Amino acid sequence: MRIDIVSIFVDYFAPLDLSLLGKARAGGLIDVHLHDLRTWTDDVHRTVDDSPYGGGPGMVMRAEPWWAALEAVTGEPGPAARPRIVVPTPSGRRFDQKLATELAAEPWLVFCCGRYEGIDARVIEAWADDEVSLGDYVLAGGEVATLVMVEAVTRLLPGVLGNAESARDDSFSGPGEQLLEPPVYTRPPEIAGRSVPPVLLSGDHGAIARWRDEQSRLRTAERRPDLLA
Ligand code: 6GU
Repeated sequence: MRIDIVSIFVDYFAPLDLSLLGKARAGGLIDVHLHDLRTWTDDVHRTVDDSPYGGGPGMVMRAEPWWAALEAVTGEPGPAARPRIVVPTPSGRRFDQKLATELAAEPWLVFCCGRYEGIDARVIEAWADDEVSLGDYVLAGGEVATLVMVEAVTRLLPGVLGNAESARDDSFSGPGEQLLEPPVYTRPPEIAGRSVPPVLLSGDHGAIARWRDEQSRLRTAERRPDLLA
């Protein structure tokens, strides 16, 4: 999968070289291209923002650099005729595992990282396929949200996870019921007076599966009753 990211803070994306994402990148499973939006400014100050029409607080990202950036990036010879263009914004639809799965099926994604009060709405109208929010809180810009989405999508790509089953068994990944994962334990069997639930040491695989399912249901009922409703 090819992933292009346009931002005024490309240094935010250093974690793309680490851990699972770093391995996916090094192994060619994702081909990430970072672009500094200021490349497409033409004044000496490389200005990307301006005051909002109609007044109000804050600044708006100018349409011209974004337009030029998107023309350049989408005009590159990529793995598809055109990429799917995603704009992270708190006013978008909620990101979830279903959308991650959908994005993971695309050959080419472009993430447009806004800052300030957002990007001139004409850019969004003309170019965005999806406006996506992580949740009901406000970040300083789209960079961290893009990292979140890139990680969620990348771990779904074939060959990225060591164990082929680990993605399928995740919380939220089932086709029907969405249950939270049960608690997990490893050695030692006791620490600070706290023991591993004895069933996990019993060797009874049926009993272990039933216990895990029950823990998933209890946990989901307590923490995320909305998933059961
Ligand atoms: Cl996608 N962007 C910003 N700036 N803030 C957010 C968000 C996105 N999702 C939740 N808060």
